[in-house]
Amino acid sequence: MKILVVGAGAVGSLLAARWAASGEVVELTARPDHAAAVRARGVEVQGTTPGTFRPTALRRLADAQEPEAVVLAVKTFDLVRTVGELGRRFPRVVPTLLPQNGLGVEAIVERSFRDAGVADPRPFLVRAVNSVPVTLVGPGVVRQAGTGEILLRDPALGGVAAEATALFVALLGRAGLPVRLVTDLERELWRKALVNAAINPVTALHRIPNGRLRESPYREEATGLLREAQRAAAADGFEFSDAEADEALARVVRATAENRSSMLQDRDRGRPTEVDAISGEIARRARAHGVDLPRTRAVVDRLTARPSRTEAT
Ligand code: KPL
Repeated sequence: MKILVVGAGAVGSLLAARWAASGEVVELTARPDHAAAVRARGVEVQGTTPGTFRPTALRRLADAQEPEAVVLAVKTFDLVRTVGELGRRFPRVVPTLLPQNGLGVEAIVERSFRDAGVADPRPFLVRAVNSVPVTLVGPGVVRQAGTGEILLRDPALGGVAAEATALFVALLGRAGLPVRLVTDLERELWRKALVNAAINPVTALHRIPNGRLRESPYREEATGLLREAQRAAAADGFEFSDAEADEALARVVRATAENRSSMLQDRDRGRPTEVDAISGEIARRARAHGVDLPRTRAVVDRLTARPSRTEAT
């Protein structure tokens, strides 16, 4: 099958590599340094199931062949621009996987496809909750630090995107990626948002790997953000007890202990982070229900301000 992976960050590069290994025809759009490295040497996967695999690297979406499936592996804040470009290049939408962190991603993508002239993209949009821990080590090199899993809405439940979801269940399974089918993806998106709201800002601000969140004072800082995110989730109709939220956080911290969070990786590279799409969106949703989240607002402010040396500990 012809798969187009748009965005060669850690997750996009890993998926492209795994699919190339399982015999799919994979094109991966990448920045010039990454594209050059992948053309010269392939994608080197270190860590779990290591190896070197050869998707075709493209520097521009305009050079892609008409795909049969797409992965939008760009950050949430890049979705509007990328979907616009994709919709204009390929007006016939195909099953499209959305593995982003954050809330409200499907709505952004749907709106952007419609703005690009696609009448009803919904049957093709497959939201995923991704917790495969992967770091972009450098151009053409990623490290998978553990197994993790990819949650998809169970296609047996039916629904508007069931067929497209079944396609990704098969594709991810063929590539040996761990898929778990769930009945309530909205709740799982919130669970992941709680975990991201606790892990990502603290690891990015202190420049620490996820595992150090088991230590003081990082543990208390992360728990404070977790409790605020739980209040936003509850206001949105998704109650998580402290025990359930703590368990979700502890499990991800344990499974991704050596990983540098995606927000820390962005910060290391001096790139914009997803703090607004994660913590900012949580604070806005809470605010819409009259709930203020001061700690969450504070990390959004600190991570959107100019990087300061004193924050690096
Ligand atoms: O989703 C992640 C991220 O870094 O964005 C976790 C699961 C926290 C792994 O680092």
